[in-house]
Amino acid sequence: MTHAVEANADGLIGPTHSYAGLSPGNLASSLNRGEASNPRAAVLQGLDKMKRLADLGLPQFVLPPHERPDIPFLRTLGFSGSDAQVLERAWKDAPAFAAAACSASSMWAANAATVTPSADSGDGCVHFTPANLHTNLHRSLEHGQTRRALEALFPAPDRFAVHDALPAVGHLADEGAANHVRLCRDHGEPGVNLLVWGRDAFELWDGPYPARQTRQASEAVGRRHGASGVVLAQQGRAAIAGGTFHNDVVCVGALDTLFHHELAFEDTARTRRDIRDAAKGFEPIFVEVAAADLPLADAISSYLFNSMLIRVPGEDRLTLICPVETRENVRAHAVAEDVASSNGPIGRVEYVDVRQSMRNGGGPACLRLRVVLTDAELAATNAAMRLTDELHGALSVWGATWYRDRLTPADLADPQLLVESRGALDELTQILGLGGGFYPFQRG
Ligand code: SUG
Repeated sequence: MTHAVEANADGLIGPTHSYAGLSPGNLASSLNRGEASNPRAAVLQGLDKMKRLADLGLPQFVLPPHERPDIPFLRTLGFSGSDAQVLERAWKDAPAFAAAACSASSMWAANAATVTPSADSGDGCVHFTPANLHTNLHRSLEHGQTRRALEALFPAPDRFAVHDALPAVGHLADEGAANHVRLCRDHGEPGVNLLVWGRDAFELWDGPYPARQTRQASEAVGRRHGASGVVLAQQGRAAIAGGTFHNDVVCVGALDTLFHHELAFEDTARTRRDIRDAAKGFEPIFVEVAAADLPLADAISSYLFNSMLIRVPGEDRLTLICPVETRENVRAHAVAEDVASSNGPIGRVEYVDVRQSMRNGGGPACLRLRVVLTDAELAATNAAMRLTDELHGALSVWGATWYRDRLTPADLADPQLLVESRGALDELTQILGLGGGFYPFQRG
């Protein structure tokens, strides 16, 4: 067996982090619409979460934020003049588009791409498909720069295949790894790739909130990656109606364990049977939380399942890294403590503070993209993007220097914010050794 580890690449939170209420069906985003954010606290919280994982012994990488406001996007809509004029005119004539162009949503790296490790891909490469994020305007702007970032982090084309996003049409709406769980006996062995979809591309969707992933998009990603062990499962309709905009809001899995809410899947018995049938050389363990113990609304507000489920090197049982909001919800806390004190596969629960991201519906699991890498693949990654104590220190100083500690959605129209954001990103490319043309504004 080839030795492999699970690495995380987290989206570094950008200087325009704000609460603009851009995601219908994401209850936290709607609830906090119009509130003032604290981008400086946000980036530091994200960095501290990354360091926590690195300190636990998991390889940790940084994905740079995207250039926002996205002036090139606004120019495609016909706004012209200097960059400051483009911003001003867009806010005046098309504020919804201007707001979308300012979102720091690339921080949620679980939506950056779907990843198939080399143990499961037909050709021995690690495959990445950036998600087209077609459902939400602000997120549909991400995939081009995401591809660039993934190519910078995984630069060896003989080992890493970074694809284009699927065509950006509703039939192929794709939200990436937030709807993918990989189960296996050991990271380096072939696994089960559970791909969870919300609607069929050709059905008339009549839910109160969008179903962001189509079955056909999931199928296409699995097919183009040559993925083995694919299991397609339908997301629970009641879960979507209750505000589960991604499967990772109600489900997380690692190694042989799937931890999920009772309502996560439309047909739980069938999903389990299909997973068992696809599992080679291991018996999957299902840890289900009943709605009677944790109503869906509490699961969503506490984000118990939007946790990172990891195996700390040297430990047998798994550790669940939850947001502090889980500890503050009486029922979710009781479930978490029960799970850890039972004799099951999860032995420990820890809590992290990512409150700034949580207020936009992004928990610890949303902020990271998991990538299983063999030792040789890990050695082929871009070391300048790996979080060390030094890089954590440098990025903390950088964030504290450049980022504001208060930003209202109205402040997004401030042309000075554009100047500050570009200054920050320019310096970031130097810190991460990304070269001068990484961002559109650097290419002129
Ligand atoms: O796509 N929020 C993100 C949160 C993504 C969470 N990711 C995972 N569950 N994997 C979204 O809904 C809100 C932005 C705003 O309203 O300003 C936002 O895009």
